[in-house]
Amino acid sequence: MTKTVRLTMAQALTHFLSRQMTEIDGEKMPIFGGVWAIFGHGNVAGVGEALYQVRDELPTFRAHNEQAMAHAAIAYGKANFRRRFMAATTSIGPGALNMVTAAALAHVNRLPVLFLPGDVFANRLPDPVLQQAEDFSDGTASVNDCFRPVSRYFDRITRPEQIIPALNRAMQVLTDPAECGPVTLSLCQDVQAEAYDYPENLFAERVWTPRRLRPDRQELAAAIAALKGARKPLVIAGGGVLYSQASDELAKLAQGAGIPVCETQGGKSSLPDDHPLNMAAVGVTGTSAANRLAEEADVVLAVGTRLQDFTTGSWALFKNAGRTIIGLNTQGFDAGKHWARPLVADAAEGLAELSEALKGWKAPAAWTDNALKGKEEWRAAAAKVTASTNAAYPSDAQVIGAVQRAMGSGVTLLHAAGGLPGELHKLWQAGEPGSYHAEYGFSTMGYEIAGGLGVKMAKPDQEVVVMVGDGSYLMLNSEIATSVMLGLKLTIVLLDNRGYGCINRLQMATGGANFNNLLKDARHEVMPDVDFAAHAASLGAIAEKVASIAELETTLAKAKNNDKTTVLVIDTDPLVSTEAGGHWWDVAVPEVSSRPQVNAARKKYEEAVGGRQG
Ligand SMILES: Cc1ncc(C[n+]2csc(CCOP(=O)(O)OP(=O)(O)O)c2C)c(N)n1
Ligand SMILES: [Mg+2]
Repeated sequence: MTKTVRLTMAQALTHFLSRQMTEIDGEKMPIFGGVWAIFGHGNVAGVGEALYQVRDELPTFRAHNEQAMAHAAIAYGKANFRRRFMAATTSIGPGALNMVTAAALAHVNRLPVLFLPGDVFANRLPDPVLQQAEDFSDGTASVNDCFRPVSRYFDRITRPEQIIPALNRAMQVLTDPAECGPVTLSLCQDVQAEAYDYPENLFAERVWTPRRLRPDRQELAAAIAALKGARKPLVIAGGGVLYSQASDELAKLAQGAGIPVCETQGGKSSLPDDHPLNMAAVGVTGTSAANRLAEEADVVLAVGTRLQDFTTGSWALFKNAGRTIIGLNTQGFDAGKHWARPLVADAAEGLAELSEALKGWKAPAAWTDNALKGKEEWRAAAAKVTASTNAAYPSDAQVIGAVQRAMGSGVTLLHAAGGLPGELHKLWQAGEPGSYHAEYGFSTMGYEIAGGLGVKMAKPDQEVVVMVGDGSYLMLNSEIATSVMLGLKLTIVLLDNRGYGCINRLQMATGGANFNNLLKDARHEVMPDVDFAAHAASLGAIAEKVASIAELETTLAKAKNNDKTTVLVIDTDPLVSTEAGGHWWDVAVPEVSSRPQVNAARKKYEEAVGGRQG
């Protein structure tokens, strides 16, 4: 007879989670780095009690905002190259729904995180409970159904034994490189507290290692033939290169065959910025070096990328009519996008096979030399825009230059929304793989500070530098207090351009009037003058406003010795962005308008759309 142990569903859940392991560099460790929790009536008695029981093996962390704690959990998974991850539990209703945006963020970015929102009573006897939405026609609906389209796997636990297969499936999804994404187990409040005789072997220790899929023979042969026939080959490195930890294999292929490499936001730092064949950023926020090659390329090897519009210039970037795209991706959905020839495989495995098959083959020297020259030209252009200045309102690029000079390439830099992603994609000189952490799949304002906290938990010995705009900061800054409480130091550089600078620029570029983006253009009785340094200090951080680029540089250098979260604020110019590099992006302009500026922008838009191939 199977031995059993009588536990509540929530106890079974937490005991199970605490026994899931992974192995990194030969060292066995828990696969869950911990659980973020904000309790309410929907989880305090059930999940809360169960987390307390395992608090030594599976630490619980308290946050100030559910979305923010989910950001921290997700960033932890990303910084660990998806090899380790975290869970996040909330009460029902508003607490649960506060995590939905974060769930979408993880879904878009293919990042592992386990959401454990509380749900209404399965027995429905006390209905309607506090925070329960009542559906007039569907007794099974709850607000947690909002998680369905933004979860890779969703389940509602309405009986205690259902958690057994649900946990099995959850672990499959969280650890499978192709399926990877958020898992939501919606835990009915009464069921959390219900006991069941669980089989003892459910709680046996398990070690999960990522699957490394090797390519199909036919797909591999087709990819090799395409590459061998290439005159102008180019690799686009996406986040999958990092998650597969395939940087060595990528460098080997690039060097062996003389193929230049460019990087998406998710893939930046696949190769160090100073690798001669790394053309760096590609696409809408790309370098001139990368984009010139992308326009001409006849074979594009797209590795571990979702080919989102910022990468493909809304599919107007690749101008070679006879081009072939090879989609090397662990997920078939991505591998075959836009009629690409799929090469379904783990990035490291696929790149290694290609290197082996291409031994002795080289791209035409003129193509490789042209790439190297383009890189030099780009570096000179980038140096110009990032150089120091005395301007009262420096550009984002000039602030980036100061951060780079003060902090070097050995830090982990994080950003997510506003004008910074484009500028950093172009201009930041990344170091080792994973040292550039962009959330640009969903570009969620408010990811930055909480995300930085998650990265710091994953890499406690690293300097984590967060760059954030005033808009993003005001949207979600609460976890500064948590970083202070947990003794996890972040260095936060806040660029205050007094509004939504990048959207204001986009508004102008599409012919719009300056309206409702910068604070000065928004309806107001009093012009806001937010004292960000005082605000950050009130949360416990060391905070200072600096008056110039030079002061930012010296203060940053000093801040390296600070042992707690430091926020440095600098005023910046909302109107300037880097013109060098870049590519058109499809943002639909109104077909009719009483504004001549809109009509002019529409005309240009139609020309650009007409230039899009296939
Ligand atoms: C949650 C969320 N809401 C809205 C947007 C759209 N959006 C993108 S950038 C931006 C403005 C960001 O302002 P700020 O952080 O000050 O950066 P800036 O544009 O000034 O560089 C907005 C509103 C978004 N990305 N995320
Ligand atoms: Mg701003």
